[in-house]
Amino acid sequence: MAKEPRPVEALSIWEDARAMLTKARAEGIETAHERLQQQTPHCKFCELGVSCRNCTMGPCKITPKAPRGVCGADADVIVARNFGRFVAGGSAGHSDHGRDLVEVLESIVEGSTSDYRITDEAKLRRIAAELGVTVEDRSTMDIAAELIDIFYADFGSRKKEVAFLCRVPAKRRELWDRLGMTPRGVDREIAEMMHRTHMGCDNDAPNTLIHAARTALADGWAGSMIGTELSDVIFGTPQPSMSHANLAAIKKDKVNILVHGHNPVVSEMILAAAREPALIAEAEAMGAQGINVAGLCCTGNELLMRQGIPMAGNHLMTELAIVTGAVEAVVVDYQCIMPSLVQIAGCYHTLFIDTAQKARFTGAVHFDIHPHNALEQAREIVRMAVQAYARRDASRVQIPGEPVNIMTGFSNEAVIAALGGSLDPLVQAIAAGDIRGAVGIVGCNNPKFQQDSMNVGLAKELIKKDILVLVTGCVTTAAGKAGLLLPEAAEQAGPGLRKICGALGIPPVLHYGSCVDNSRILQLCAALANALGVDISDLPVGASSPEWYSEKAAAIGLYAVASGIYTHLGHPPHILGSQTVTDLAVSGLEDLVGASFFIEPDPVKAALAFDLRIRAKRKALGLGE
Ligand code: SF4
Ligand code: MSK
Repeated sequence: MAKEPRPVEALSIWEDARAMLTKARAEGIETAHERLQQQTPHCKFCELGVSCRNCTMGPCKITPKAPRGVCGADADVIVARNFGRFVAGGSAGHSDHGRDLVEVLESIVEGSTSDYRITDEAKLRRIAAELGVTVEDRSTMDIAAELIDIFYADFGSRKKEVAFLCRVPAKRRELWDRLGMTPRGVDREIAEMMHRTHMGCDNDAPNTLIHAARTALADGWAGSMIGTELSDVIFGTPQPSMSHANLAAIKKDKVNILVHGHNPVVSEMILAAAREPALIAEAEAMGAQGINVAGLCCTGNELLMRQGIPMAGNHLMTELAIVTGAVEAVVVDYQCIMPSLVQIAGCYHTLFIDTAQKARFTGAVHFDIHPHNALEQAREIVRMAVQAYARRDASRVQIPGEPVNIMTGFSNEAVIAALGGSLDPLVQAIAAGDIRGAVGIVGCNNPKFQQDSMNVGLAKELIKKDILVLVTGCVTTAAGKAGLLLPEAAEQAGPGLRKICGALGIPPVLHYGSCVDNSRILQLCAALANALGVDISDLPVGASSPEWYSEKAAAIGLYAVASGIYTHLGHPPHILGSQTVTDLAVSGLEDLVGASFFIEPDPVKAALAFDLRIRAKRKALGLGE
């Protein structure tokens, strides 16, 4: 029997989402929420992580009556192996994204593209010098060529450690060395994770988890960090600017193109084409008032940070954005793109366009985009979107609400500039207790939660306690829609944070970028620890992914913990079937790496846990609570 649909109020805290869920239901369009109901109850063995399909003697599942798989693996081994592969998947996603930026830089250096260029030469030289490359009396292209070799080598297996470990405090590096956690190469750690979890290899759960941490660290301190740094070099380092967010970012009178996925390589070209006068004139000839490019998920974050495009929504808004009936094209690269978007686009005049060989969707229009043809292909895509405008059915258009303003663009470089050229004022504000600590809230939506209730609830609770919040990924749009990315939101902060935000004219919740840009937060923590002469685990900081869903989020959480950052998850990964693995995640890691996970579905209680942690860390540093 079909289940009663849940009331839209229970599904999301947002009016724009509720309005579109109601419209979708009226139009017979299914969303992730209905499919979650169809999939519930989930398989308990999979939920607990105790099912194994790693060989054809199985599949096996662990029960009290059958405590070992055919090969003899017990629940601990199976859960650790499954989690290790989960983390490897997430690390592969971010890191392959990073590699794509290296390839674009290589095309620039080789001269095989004129669509991309080095926008921030100073940053390229700064990174190169940091990694030991001679920069004096050398051309930018020469330096870039050497940097490319260093980064490609970071993906390989011939190094003792990845290059950006030079940013990590000495104490942490020694710890990783001692534990066998030092990441040597991105592809190497991922391949080794797959090897270890083959039948008959690593059959010691804690040992498997140490390698899972090493794999995640390769993501955070290499794959993702390379992605962030080279995106800044190629497209510009973000600086504070204003934009807006929610479904009202879609404009009734314009040709609307939504960019979705993660990598700025394609979406930057779509935006560049959409800004060309000839294509704008074509749109006007169709009767539109111009072309509007708005963002979804992380590629949206990338363009928001650097180009100020508005954000139409986060993960659970991607289907609903199409339901407005006013979207001419959704242009995607990869990651977090629900295959359902193809079907929903098919219910309207909306074109669904995929652009990467590694992320193709049955039923999509495919464009094969490479550095040498990117802008030309982007022009063709924008032209198709303009033509689709003529097919829009005005009677089905409904764009809810008014956009909310947001302030964006807080790269570390921008923060240091705002602080007058060094981190010292931030260190002083922390020492004085005006800013008691900082928490990065990152990650996704998951239909198992009322959309953004945790993301927003936790941010509000933390700023009240004078804890600065940094957001990336899908939490950006959540915080933006809640008005927290505006300097005025400082009124909701505690007195110390309010004072500092007022003096600097910044919001109490800073937009730090996309999912790969969590590497900016790692870099900031490392710089603060180095400035204080302590380890990252000594800092009054934390991380949280309240509504996470993806393998990538698990990798982020694990590299945060392994870097020494106390990390909150709104719900557990599929590990609860092993007491050993669960104990290690929520307490044992504390002894090993000075931080652990904690699981808490209530944002008020999660904020209290962070508050306690920050009090303890401040006390240990000899600061007031
Ligand atoms: Fe079963 Fe072991 Fe094969 Fe997994 S590896 S499916 S537990 S026999
Ligand atoms: S897009 S990984 S839903 S944050 Fe980075 Fe959002 Fe999570 Fe994808």
